[in-house]
Amino acid sequence: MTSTKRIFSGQDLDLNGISTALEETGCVRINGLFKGPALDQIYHWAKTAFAQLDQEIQSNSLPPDFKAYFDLVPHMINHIPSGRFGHFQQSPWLIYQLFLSSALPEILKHIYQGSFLYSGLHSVVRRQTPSQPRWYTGFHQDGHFLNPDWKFLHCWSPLMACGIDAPSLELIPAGLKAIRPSLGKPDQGQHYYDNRDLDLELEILPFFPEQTFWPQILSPGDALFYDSYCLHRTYVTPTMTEPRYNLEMRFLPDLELPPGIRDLGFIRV
Ligand SMILES: O=C(O)CCC(=O)C(=O)O
Ligand SMILES: [Fe+2]
Repeated sequence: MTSTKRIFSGQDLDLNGISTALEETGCVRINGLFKGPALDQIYHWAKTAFAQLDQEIQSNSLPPDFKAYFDLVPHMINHIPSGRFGHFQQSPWLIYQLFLSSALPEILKHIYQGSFLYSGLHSVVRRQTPSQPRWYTGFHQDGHFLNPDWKFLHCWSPLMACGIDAPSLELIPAGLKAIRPSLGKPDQGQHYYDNRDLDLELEILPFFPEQTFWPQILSPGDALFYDSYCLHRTYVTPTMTEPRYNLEMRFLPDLELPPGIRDLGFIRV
């Protein structure tokens, strides 16, 4: 564990501090990165979009291709990918536009020392609700379900206050530089996280005791950044009652992506 400063301000950008902290600890927090009325509008839209999704699931009226997608990846039921925003009367560019209007391109150009890739494929809104604890995630490294050869950077930002009444995120700022090898254990459940996270949690806890966790109490527009190797999980306490809505975006260095992947919605910035 390092004592590197990890909390920054979106107003008074310390670009060198952010890059150094990310390199050393694998995660940083930037307060007030996203702001303005757009954020609140997205929050209200996200609530209506998830309400529509719930209703369509309940009445079995999801469009067949959307249903097939959730059948394939059941844990994605608490996400709405940008590519599906049109189904909820929203532009698929909503998150990308918020990204462009923020200081994020400038921060990332500094981190990557030049151009980088924005992944449209991974830009989503997510809901975590205490009424559906099965979608909480235990400690994991995102590298396990992303291409392990590429170091992604993830931006996670709540659309509402979270960490007290609503679930948030907690991170372990250990500066890990690799994903833990898959141990090839037999599956323990149908859900992706049944098989990865809980297992991993038991294995990592002896190495990372609770004092090393970095739980987050966040305001709308605060942003967490973490790389593919950073251990993190849903932060949840027994007294939480409210659903949390948040935005997610992922970035890559300016790689030469293989054909087939290249066309999946990566934008060079
Ligand atoms: O939002 C959550 O509760 C978990 C988020 C997470 O693991 C991720 O976005 O990588
Ligand atoms: Fe994750």
